Amino acid sequence: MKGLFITFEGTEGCGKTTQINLLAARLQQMGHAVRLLREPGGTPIGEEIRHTLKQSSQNHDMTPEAELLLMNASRAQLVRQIVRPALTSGEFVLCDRFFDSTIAYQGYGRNLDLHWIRSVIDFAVGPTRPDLTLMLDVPLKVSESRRRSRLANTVPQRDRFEELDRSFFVRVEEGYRALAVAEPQRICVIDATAGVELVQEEIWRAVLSKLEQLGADRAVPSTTSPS
Ligand code: Z5A
Repeated sequence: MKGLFITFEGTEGCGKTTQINLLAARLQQMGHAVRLLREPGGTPIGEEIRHTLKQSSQNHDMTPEAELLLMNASRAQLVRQIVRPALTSGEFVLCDRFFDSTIAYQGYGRNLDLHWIRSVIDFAVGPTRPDLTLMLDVPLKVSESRRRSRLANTVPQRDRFEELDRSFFVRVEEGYRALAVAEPQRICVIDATAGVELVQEEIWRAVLSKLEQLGADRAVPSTTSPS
């Protein structure tokens, strides 16, 4: 039995981490094997790359090209070390960001050539593609205010991406919109401005619908909520 590969996408603060954890818990309570991953990162090598990309005190001069390749080095490792074996053994693989982030951030945000980006992604992932991508949609204002309130409640840590200006994030948003229009079969846009439980219910419906569509070789969970 093949597993199911689900990725979560959206602008920062849209609620990906909150929702991916809820979905993982729900599936685990039903007895399913779940692999919870994030990008960049998810393997020891990928986590070192993540540090270089985000927190390292040496990363101020990183070029957009180096950023693109590092994101995809982390991804190439994750796909081969974890994603493929987990899918082969029938697990639900849930990943917080995947290649759509590269198109939105390095393509639209950094203005790198989309043709080159797609070639790099193809090399990094080969035939491994998400079955379903949940794109959590919130206006930039909501994303900014959620990030601010989270910052107020956690110990601040330097993050190179947080230092980018607002116009960058406007372009990222535009990139996500274009992706959703281009790939409606794979990408399900979720209105993530609602409360956490409502968003989770919409996600759950999207997962069930994808499983029904894919048919009998996938692990279909019962439609009733776990007790
Ligand atoms: N990046 C890239 O450029 N290219 C790539 O190929 C890849 C990534 C793979 C990773 O950052 C950075 O790497 C990211 C893109 C880039 N950069 N930026 N900027 P990360 O992993 O550290 O963070 P993130 O992915 O951007 O997500 P996040 O900021 O951690 O946010 P989130 O996971 O989407 O949201 P959250 O933590 O679940 O929620 C944020 C807050 O909102 C929190 O206080 C929640 O309690 C609250 N929340 C959540 N849901 C709700 C609802 N429904 N209502 C009200 N409040 C809510």
